[in-house]
Amino acid sequence: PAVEYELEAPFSIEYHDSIGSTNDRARELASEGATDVVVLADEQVGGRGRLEREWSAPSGGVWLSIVTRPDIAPAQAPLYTLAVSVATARAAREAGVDARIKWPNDVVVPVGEDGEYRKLSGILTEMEGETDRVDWIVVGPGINANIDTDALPEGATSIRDEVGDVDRRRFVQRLLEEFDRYRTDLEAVVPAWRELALTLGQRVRVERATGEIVGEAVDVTESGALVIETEDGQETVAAGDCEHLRPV
Ligand code: BT5
Repeated sequence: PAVEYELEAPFSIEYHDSIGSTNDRARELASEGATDVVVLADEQVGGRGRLEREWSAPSGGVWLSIVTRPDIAPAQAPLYTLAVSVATARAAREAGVDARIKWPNDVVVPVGEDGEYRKLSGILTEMEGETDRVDWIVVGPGINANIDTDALPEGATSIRDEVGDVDRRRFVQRLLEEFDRYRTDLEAVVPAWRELALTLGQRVRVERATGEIVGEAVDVTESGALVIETEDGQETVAAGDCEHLRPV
C-alpha cells in the first residue's frame, strides 16, 4: 500500500489505495452495523462534495470517512462536523500550515487581509436515524495533503504547497485523536471552533435555496448554526441550508 496506516487511535482502519468514495464505503459498513471504523484511501475516483458536487481526490491526499454510532439527536450532528473541522485544522497547524475554519465545513488557509482564502479541506457528513436519535453518522474529511495544487480545482491549496509534504500516518493519527477527544466532550466543540474560525467577524453572503442573507457573521449556536447580524436583525442559518458562503 501507498501508506502504512497502523494507528494507535481508537478506530479500526480499512485502507484502500484507490476507491470510489470513502463515504460510500463507510455508509455500507455503517448499514452493516459497524462502528468506530475509519475508511481511508490514497486516491478516490468518485469523491463527493456536499449537494451532489464533485470532490477531486488524486493520489497523495488524505481521504477518510469515520463511522460512529453516537447517542445524539440528529440536530446535534452538525457538532460532529465542527469537531472534525477542529481536529483537521489542529492536525494541519501542527504540520505548520496556517489553517483556519470557514463555516460550516471547510478548512482553509487565509490569503491576505480581506477574508480571502484557499481551500485545504472539506467535510461531508451523512447520517441515518430516527427524529430523536441518530442510528449512525459518517463524517468524511478530505485533506489536500501531498498533492501539487496544479492537480486540484482553482481556489484549492495543499499541505505540500504550503509547507512541504506531511507524514500522513502521523497527520491522521492526530486528527483522529483530536476528534475522539471532542466527541466525548461535545460542549467543548463550539468554544474550540470559535478560536479557529476565520468566518466570525466577517461580512458574508450566504446563499440558500430559500434566498440569500448578507451581514456580519457574529457567532455559532450550540448546535453549530451561524448567527448573522443583518440590517433587519439577527438571522440563524443551519449548516445544511448553506449552499455557499463568501466574504463580501
Ligand atoms: C465539501 O463539499 O467541501 C466536502 C468534501 C468532502 C470530501 C471528502 S473526501 C473523503 C470523503 N469521501 C467523499 O466522497 N467525500 C468526503 P462542498 O462544500 O460541496 O465543496 C465542493 C467544492 O469544492 C467543489 O464544487 C469544488 O469547487 C471544490 N473542490 C473540489 N475538490 C476540491 C479539493 N480537492 N480541494 C479544494 N476544493 C475542492
